[in-house]
Amino acid sequence: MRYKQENMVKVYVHDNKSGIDYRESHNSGTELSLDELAQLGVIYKYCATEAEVDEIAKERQYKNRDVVDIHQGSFKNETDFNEKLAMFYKEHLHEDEEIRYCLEGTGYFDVRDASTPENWVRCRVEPGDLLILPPGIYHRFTLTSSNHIKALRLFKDEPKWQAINRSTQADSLPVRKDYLSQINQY
Ligand code: KMT
Ligand code: NI
Repeated sequence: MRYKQENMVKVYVHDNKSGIDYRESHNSGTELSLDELAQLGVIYKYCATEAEVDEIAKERQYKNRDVVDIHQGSFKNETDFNEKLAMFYKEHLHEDEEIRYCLEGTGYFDVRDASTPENWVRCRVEPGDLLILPPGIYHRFTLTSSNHIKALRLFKDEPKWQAINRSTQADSLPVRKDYLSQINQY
């Protein structure tokens, strides 16, 4: 049995420095607690086993799942790999929750803090870390410099799964407005 305290996801404000590979840590030095993360509507859980993930899936009625294994070797060539990473790193939202459970490797989930909209809050996930991003939150994903993650993606029966890139149109979607009103930023 591993202990939550030792395996707690690392959460901090991104330094917003451009010109440095986005797989670097970009740690501004300002850390957030899990409570502060929860104020953005993002739920973190450490699940020592997949059985614990199954419990959450059951509670939330997630019936389907798949595994993504993202590393250079899973792509035809470097261009395809880089294109995929660029796609994951585009700021977007979904009309449904995004649940991810890290099985192997590491990754960064960046979420926007609506109270300081220029800020990204970066969550560095490791094996055992599960994140639930609420519908309507702007976010993006990337690998760390170790260039590998294997993650479980949970889906409901009819997932509203398209990524909707940030735009004024996306800003005016009901799901975005609902999200902002839930976190009292409306
Ligand atoms: C997403 O929606 O950005 C992803 O699914 C990223 C890959 S999950 C590690
Ligand atoms: Ni997403």
